[in-house]
Amino acid sequence: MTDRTLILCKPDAVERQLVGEIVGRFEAKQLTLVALELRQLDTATAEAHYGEHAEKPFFGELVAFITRSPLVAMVIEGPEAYKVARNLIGATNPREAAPGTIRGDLAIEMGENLVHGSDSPESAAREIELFFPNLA
Ligand code: IDP
Ligand code: MG
Repeated sequence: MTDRTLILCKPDAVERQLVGEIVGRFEAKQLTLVALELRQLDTATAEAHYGEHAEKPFFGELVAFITRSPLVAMVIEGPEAYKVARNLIGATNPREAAPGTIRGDLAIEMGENLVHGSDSPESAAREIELFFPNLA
């Protein structure tokens, strides 16, 4: 069975010129690109994307971070895509993320952890609709 998930190479990834490295890890795993765009998020889209965290103390910081400069949004496809992608991304706190994962290898601060991946099939569907409403 083939599934789709949303990935964001966050602004820190673009700033640090790590987009190629990150996209390459998903491609090497044999997840297929079906959409990809460089764009800068407006506040409303960022707040909608991270709505589940609206009550958290770091929400304002998170929205400021994700909107501060362009990011690369993409949809990738493959068997259990969201789960496979989350395993490649690694733990939220990069200091606890396993070596070999994107965050484990390339990040050190929680607020600058390079990449987002949807956390369930339901989140993937919602986030893909938010970022790529015209995707077939
Ligand atoms: P995830 O990105 O691994 O799914 P979530 O818990 O959904 O992690 O949190 C979303 C994002 O919010 C994280 O990737 C991280 O950038 C940021 N974040 C999460 N927890 C904290 C925190 O305690 N302090 C600051 N930023 C945080
Ligand atoms: Mg999350």
